[in-house]
Amino acid sequence: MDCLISCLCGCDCEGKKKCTRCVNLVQDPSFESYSFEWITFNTSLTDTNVYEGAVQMELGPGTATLYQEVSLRGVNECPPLFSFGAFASTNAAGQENSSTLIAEIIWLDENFNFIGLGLRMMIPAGRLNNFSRITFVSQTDVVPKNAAYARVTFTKGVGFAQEDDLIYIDYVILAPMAYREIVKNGGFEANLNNWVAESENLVAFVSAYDESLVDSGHAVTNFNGSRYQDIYIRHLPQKTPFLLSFGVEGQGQVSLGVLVEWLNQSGKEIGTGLMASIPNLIYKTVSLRNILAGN
Ligand SMILES: [Ca+2]
Ligand SMILES: [Ca+2]
Repeated sequence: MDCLISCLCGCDCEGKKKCTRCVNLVQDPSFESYSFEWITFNTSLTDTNVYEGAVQMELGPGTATLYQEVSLRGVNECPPLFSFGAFASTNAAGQENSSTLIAEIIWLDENFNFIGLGLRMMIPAGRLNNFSRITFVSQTDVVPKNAAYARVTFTKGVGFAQEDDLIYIDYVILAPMAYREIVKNGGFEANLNNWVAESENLVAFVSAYDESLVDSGHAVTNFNGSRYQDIYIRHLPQKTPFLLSFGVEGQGQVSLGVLVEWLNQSGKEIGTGLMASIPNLIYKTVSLRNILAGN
């Protein structure tokens, strides 16, 4: 993952100084070293049923906090990628029991004073469960000039029931990227704005706002069909590598195709950047793909 990220930040950051630390900035990101880099309240390290590697962090029961202050030395006003893996326990009755989880990136100056909020992700109660391993991915704002540290924080609320109210966190990434997100309305928070339906099937994917994977909105369909978005990339240097990332949940035996095509200025297809098929999405399974595509 570090290699993939360092390729992504080959970074001339839109004309600004290059970052010299284009790697994961988080220390002990997968908790494998049992290190003291993480500051914790009501958490413990566990080695059973682990998301990634041999060790993960367990938050709860009840409210819990996990954070780390990460040095931004060598990071020059890039917008870092933020990612982590999460799942939750089920209670004795076998019901989903997860509580709210909030992940935040906070910019601090060299005296650890608050400068601003780089990112806030809210994972609603009930979204995490024990059979889906979800990788959350987002991008922060550009690192402010006077920021010296980033505080990577996870805050857990209280679950529906008191028993087994646990959330598990693993493999946390905060890594500089060369550019900002280029997909518009990628989280479907603004209905289906910027997403175009294939003309023969307008009902393929509609906007919905209940039980979204991240934040409040998502797109859903019961039918065959596709939605797409044309994204302008001529302002990026040639051979820029791209990361494509998304969350998906299937109910029943369904499959999903993903396609990235390169178009010329008049909209004519001139090549395929990526073609993937995710077969048999199983009920309540959520997966996420990180794919590099070069133009
Ligand atoms: Ca781990
Ligand atoms: Ca969303």
